[in-house]
Amino acid sequence: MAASKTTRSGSQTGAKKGAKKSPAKSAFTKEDYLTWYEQMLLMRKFEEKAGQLYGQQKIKGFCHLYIGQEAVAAGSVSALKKGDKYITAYRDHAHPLVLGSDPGKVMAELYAKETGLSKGRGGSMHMFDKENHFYGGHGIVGGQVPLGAGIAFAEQYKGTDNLCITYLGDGAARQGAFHEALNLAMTMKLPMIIAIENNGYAMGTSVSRTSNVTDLSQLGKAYEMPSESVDAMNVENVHHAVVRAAERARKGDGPTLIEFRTYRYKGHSMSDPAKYRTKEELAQYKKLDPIEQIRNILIKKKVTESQLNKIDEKVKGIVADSVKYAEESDFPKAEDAYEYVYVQEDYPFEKG
Ligand SMILES: Cc1ncc(C[n+]2csc(CCOP(=O)(O)OP(=O)(O)O)c2C)c(N)n1
Ligand SMILES: [Mg+2]
Repeated sequence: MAASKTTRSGSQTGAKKGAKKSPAKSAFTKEDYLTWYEQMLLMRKFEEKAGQLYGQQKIKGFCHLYIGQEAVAAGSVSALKKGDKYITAYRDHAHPLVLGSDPGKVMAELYAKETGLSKGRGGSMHMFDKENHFYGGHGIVGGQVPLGAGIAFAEQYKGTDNLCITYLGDGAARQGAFHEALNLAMTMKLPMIIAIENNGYAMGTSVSRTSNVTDLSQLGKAYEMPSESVDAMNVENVHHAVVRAAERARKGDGPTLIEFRTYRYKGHSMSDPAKYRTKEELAQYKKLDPIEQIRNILIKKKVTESQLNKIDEKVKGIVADSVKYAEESDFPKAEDAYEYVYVQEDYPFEKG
């Protein structure tokens, strides 16, 4: 069936309708905005470069870009504390970058090099960085949601005050595993934030084509889970919503579902020309660009163009260094193909 152009506005007009905005008075300092600006710019520039390198076949396999959604990762990391855990799906290059993973290792993973974040065994969809509390990178749509509940349970069991934020897409919210995990998380009051990154589409299928329920915050209601929708083109809104959810989780009140209304500028993956949406729809979201919003705030706060350009140059340098590192790294050796498959060293099937 040829894809017809179904804009997401059939279900919800833009990111803003029905979604909470931040309080009128900003509680953030110039430094907070500068941090967000640099983080989001790094995610954007890193992935623009990854897209180019994919075109040159330096990066192979699947590659799903996060461009447009940066405020979700930046705003949630700023709202959480060290020790909190993160897990997401395959659109997973940006989260480790903002969590502090070495950009060189993220790029090397895209190149499938031994020095990559997952030692070159995972590639684009399977970033993993235990040190920075990033638990992947998962290719099975919705599969990470029960895993996120399990991570949250481990924290509850050990009696820590850490939580697990579990990101998923609007398409994943239609999976059975998502609903089972929500039920369990709410029944057990797990310290969990269920973060739906509603970018309007699951591959080429708009939200309104997958269910009658297009306000995804409603999905929590079936489990009496506190839930809200947030305009997530704006990093401040994301931050505030995650702070509210984190307070609840740390008090022992259990999980919160947040629908982050966002948008991906690129196709589903590198092989998607995105013909199922209109140019006008894309242009409308680009006007709300999360990085531009923060750049404008910084200019109002008297940060000069030359200061901002310095940040741009710094980020470009980090991205260039990451490519050099990936280029100069070696591929894993063929004889090491069975390395890192099992944790248990004497596992009987380890050597095939
Ligand atoms: C269980 C399962 N079914 C189908 C697929 C194929 N698939 C990969 S991505 C995707 C769309 C998911 O969309 P969404 O959850 O909205 O995430 P987004 O790509 O928008 O970030 C599908 C159907 C899969 N990987 N796993
Ligand atoms: Mg989606």
